[in-house]
Amino acid sequence: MAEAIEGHGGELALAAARAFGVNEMFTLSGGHVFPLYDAAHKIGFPIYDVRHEQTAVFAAEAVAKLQRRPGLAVLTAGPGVTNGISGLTSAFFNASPVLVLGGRAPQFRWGSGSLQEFDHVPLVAPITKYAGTVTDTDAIPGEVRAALTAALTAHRGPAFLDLPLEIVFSTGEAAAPGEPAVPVLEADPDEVSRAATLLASAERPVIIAGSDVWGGDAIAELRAAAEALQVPVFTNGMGRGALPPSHPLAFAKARRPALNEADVVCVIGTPLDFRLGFGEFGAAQVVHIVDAPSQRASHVETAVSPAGDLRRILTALAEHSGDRADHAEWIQGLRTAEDAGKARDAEAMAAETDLIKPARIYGELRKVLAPDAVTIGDGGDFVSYAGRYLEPAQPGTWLDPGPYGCLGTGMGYAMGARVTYPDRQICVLMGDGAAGFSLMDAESLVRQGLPVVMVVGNNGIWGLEKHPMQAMYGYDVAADLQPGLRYDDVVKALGGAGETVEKAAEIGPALERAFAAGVPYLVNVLTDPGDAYPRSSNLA
Ligand SMILES: Cc1ncc(C[n+]2csc(CCOP(=O)(O)OP(=O)(O)O)c2C)c(N)n1
Ligand SMILES: [Mg+2]
Repeated sequence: MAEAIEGHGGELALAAARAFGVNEMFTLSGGHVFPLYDAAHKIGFPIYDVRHEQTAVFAAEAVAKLQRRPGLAVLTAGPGVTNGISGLTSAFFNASPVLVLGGRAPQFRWGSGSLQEFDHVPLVAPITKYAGTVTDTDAIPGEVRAALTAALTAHRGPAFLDLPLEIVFSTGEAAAPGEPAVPVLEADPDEVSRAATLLASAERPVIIAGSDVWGGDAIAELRAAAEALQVPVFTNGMGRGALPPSHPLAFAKARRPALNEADVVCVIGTPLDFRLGFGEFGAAQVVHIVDAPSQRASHVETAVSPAGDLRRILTALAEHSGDRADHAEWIQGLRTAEDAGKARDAEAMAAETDLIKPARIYGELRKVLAPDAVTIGDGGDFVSYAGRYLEPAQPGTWLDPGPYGCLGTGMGYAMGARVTYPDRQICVLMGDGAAGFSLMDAESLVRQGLPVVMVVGNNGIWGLEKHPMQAMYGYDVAADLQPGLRYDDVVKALGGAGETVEKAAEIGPALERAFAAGVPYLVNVLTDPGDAYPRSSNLA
């Protein structure tokens, strides 16, 4: 071998992952994966450890989402891997390039009943782009490379490999990892040109841009296309902030009139799922631009659905040279609706009520958040309000759980965000119910010197379940939590800091203290349990 790497399985795996820009691992200890720790330890490669494996996978996912490069979680055999399943599934729904390296009971006595012996691969195959067991130490780097290439190939997503005990502890040799080579898919140019013509000639076009625009590094191209064709832009997921809120084509509040009146709706880089009314936009023609053919909607009749590299598609839209209709009046009308919506929001965010309304918390938060702050939503109604009232000033600063809707992302996403941005504000917005899933990992943040601010909207209930159940049945069960519970004391007991706030006027000063603290700090805001986020059901 001309250029070769040698070492134990952990060293070979880490060398291959580092070639793809992996800069840290998130993990919870287990003997099956010691060689991966040994490899990291020897070269000073950062290891962040947690109190529950789902936090490790969520942290890796946050790194993948924010940095658009692979995030790595190392999970021990059996229960370590199964505890990571919700994180893997979230990464699958979010197209996040996460690599999970799992330990695995020894191959040579498989079936004899080793500790934590379990075949993970069939379990994770449906929620990964690549899943396998490495059966030869020399094959580890090649397998890691194949897994990461699959994870980074649009449509992106997680990959999984498990390494049997004797394979990862043995020494091997392999070719040195070369530069990553990720295939780029070219969309059908005819379909792209039909999409451009539809948008340009529409009377009342709308663009909705989602996470894959960010994940595909196509934010600048989106903006160029919107400006060239003069089309109003709405966003969701990681697409939020793609256009700065002050941009003449950036809209958030006028979604209803926009979608009711549009004649062409162009959805880019996000599925036509419940968040978008399943793609039913009245009489409008639907253009669905996706990053891979697998992402085309099968439940909606689209006018055209170009599938391929989003940067190239959006560049082609920007360069469209055909006739175009004048959209000025349409944009002006939406701007009026947008301004009215903003005025209503401003009023809600200033609400001076005895029992604090969640809207007021966001009114206060907006005053202290820097434009590059990363905000993370983990909860029910409290996070729906966050989506409504927080306007990310730039892309790549808003983390929500995505369409899988998994509670418990909070501390993991916070850890990944803090590791990504040592100097930015990192703020987790948690329902009190959601807090229960991951709050123990505030300890991991404290111990490893990773300060974040947690704001709990503490209504004492599983609000997003209690209110709908009341509406449906006239009663509710399994929807109450302890009112006024001191989640701040939990974080204090874990070595961090915090306080409880009961009056609206106290929110602002508490947030100031939290961001200045330099340790994990929980602001526990007691909110009105009678307040319900206005929504139609998400269930059907
Ligand atoms: C892992 C998981 N379990 C359960 C649910 C169902 N669920 C969605 S929202 C919600 C209530 C969240 O309550 P809380 O975090 O207190 O926020 P609130 O709605 O009260 O503001 C529940 C239980 C879920 N989405 N994910
Ligand atoms: Mg709640």
